[in-house]
Amino acid sequence: MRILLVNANTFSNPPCIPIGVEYAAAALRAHGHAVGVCDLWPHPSPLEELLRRLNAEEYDLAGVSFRNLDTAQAARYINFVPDLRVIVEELQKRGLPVILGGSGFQAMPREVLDYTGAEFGIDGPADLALPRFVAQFDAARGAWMGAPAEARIVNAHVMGINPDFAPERAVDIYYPAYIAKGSVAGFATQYGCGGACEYCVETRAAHHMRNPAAVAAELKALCAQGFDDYHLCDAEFNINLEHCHGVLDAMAGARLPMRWALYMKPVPCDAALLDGLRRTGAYLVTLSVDSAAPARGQYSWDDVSFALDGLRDRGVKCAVDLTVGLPGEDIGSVRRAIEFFRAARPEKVNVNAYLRVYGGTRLEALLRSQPELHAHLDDELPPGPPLFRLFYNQLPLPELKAMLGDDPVFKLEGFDRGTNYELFHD
Ligand code: B12
Repeated sequence: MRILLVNANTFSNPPCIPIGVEYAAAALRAHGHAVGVCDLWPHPSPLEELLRRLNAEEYDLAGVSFRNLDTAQAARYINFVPDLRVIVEELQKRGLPVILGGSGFQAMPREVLDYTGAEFGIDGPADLALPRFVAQFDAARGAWMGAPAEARIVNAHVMGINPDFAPERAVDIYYPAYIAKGSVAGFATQYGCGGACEYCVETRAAHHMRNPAAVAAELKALCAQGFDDYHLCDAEFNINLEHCHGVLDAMAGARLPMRWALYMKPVPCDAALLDGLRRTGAYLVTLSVDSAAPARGQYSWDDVSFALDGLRDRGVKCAVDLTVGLPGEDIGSVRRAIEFFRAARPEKVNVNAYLRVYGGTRLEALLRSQPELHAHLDDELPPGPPLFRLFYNQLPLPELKAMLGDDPVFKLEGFDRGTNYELFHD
């Protein structure tokens, strides 16, 4: 079958190499399909580029990768669903059925499908699910088209991944254009997170780990093309310590000429993980911390110190993404967190007090069951899942600013520019 894969993500703060598209394209090609990739990001007029491709080439099906539903930041809020709808409509005008995928789609699959009018969606990794969908498409198309929306969304989280899949990268996407604008290459060692943070869209995703040898092989091929600067594309690296050790050993064994930045949480963590990071060229960890977590018994401030000190001892920089003001959180635990980091002094602490309320999260469920929390919303809770802007803020900005004072270690997330890897690049 002839399939056009479109990268719909044209957001540039910072630009993101669409690795999900690369994975989807490689998976389809491995099953013998003819795949064209249309990356809209480099084009000043993305729609014109899409039309140009559609006029010049013939396809049977279009897949659109939707990476971000929105920016998730209250102070710089942009919702990308209306732009997606325009792309879907253009594809449909050409008679192409559209299948959506990507992390923005997964954030609220049913609502995005309904709003854009796309025919199908894959909720989860494409590796196995997309080729299976395409294999059945011709035979099942008629029945599928008339099915209700739920039945037109494939649950790929349960289907999982092929852990040994190591897609060829930097074939369809022109990396140098992204790198020139401040992007770095990404790589993933696992999918999902297994966590239960009330505000996060990823808690619905099942956790699947890749084979460390496949990760190292993919990186080796990318490094051989001259790419030496990376960002990890796992929700958090240290979900399973044994897997971390395996990945780090495979990377070290492959002697990769690279450096990388990654997300981690405070636990689990041990000396072997920290040593492995240093050995494999990790230069920056963004540590995700919720100020409410220690009081709720999820980890202790000693655990946070272990990670911070361990990284510092090994010369790995550490920035903290600190989320404060979870529903029901006591102001005392926010104060405790701020005083902790004022003393611990990582490179930076990005403080976020605005939680985007996504449909299907525990935060949405809490708001439905506890109307007294609505006082902290920046708009009315709609009757259905909030596809558009809705933020929960329990700690007013002036109060938070007063608590932080003028200490330069703190930065207000969403108000100041720059992601961690852009700020702490050597
Ligand atoms: C690493 C990361 C970053 C890094 C990226 C570094 C880099 N060079 O790649 C940085 C820090 C730069 C970043 C920035 C942002 N990020 Co970010 N990021 C991630 C993270 C952790 C990994 C993304 C990734 O590449 N995954 C690996 C790839 C392989 O997976 P994937 O893209 O999902 O693709 C798979 C499937 O989705 C599917 N698929 C993909 N495309 C398609 C297409 C079709 C047709 C099909 C069927 C399937 C399919 O198959 C693929 C593989 O099998 C995710 C969370 C997560 N765990 O995914 C958040 C995440 C994607 N980011 C998010 C956000 C909001 C942002 C920002 C907007 C934040 C901000 N305000 O600045 C920016 C956007 C930048 C941009 N230009 O798009 C949100 C998006 C959710 C939402 N609200 O819509 C996420 C989900 C985090 C979260 N939990 O909220 N991010």
